[in-house]
Amino acid sequence: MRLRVDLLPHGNYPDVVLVIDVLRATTTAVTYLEHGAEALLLTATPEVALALRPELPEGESSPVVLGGERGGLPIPGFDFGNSPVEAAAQNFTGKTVVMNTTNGTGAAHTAAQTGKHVFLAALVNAHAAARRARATATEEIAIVCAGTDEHVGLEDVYAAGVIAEYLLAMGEFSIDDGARIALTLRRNSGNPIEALGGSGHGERLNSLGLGEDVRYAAQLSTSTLVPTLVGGEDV
Ligand code: 3SL
Ligand code: MG
Repeated sequence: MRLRVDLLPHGNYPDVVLVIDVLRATTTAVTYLEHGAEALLLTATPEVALALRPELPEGESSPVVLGGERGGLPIPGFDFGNSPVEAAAQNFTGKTVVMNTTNGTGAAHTAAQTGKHVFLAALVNAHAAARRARATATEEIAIVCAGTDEHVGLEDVYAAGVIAEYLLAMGEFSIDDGARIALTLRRNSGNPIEALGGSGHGERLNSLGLGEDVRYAAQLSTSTLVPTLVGGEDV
């Protein structure tokens, strides 16, 4: 079995793909499901997301809610930003959450173009994601880091290293240099809060007053939910 870590999304995935945008899209996706969401729809653009909201009579609560960000801030017209802390404070029972974010949802779309089985992974579901990947893969597990605006994100590579460590404890793999880099980062970094807080995007979120989200995203294996792409834009 091969284990590969792509520091940025490339495409050409023959088997299982774990997409990571630990700050914050995949962490928030897991949190929506933890808090009752029936399904997630990852759209290509904010406009597609806005068009998916049904017209309802005044005062009727919508079964479809929109979450997403640009520049870390909520998208105008959306119901929620891209904050796991905000998501954790809500009950999404009976709701479909439509998500659009700058990098994370796009990375999932890239993976879905070729990947046979695409899952969303973060630190909060790291162990469950590793187990699901190991149980599903027949030839290769690719861990794909979303990064930020086509630049490598330390927080994603760190999370990839955590998942790679779990996987190596589950069986034999031949690993690529991306996996070696992720494992080296994981082994030489401090705890997840230090690693995420010390990343460029972690610092940016802190400067936007979103440090609670960074701390939330640094929780390790607190969820057993693994969002699964089931075709098109659905998760
Ligand atoms: O880029 C993304 O998809 C987002 O997760 C970035 S942010 O953390 O919400 O700013
Ligand atoms: Mg990110």
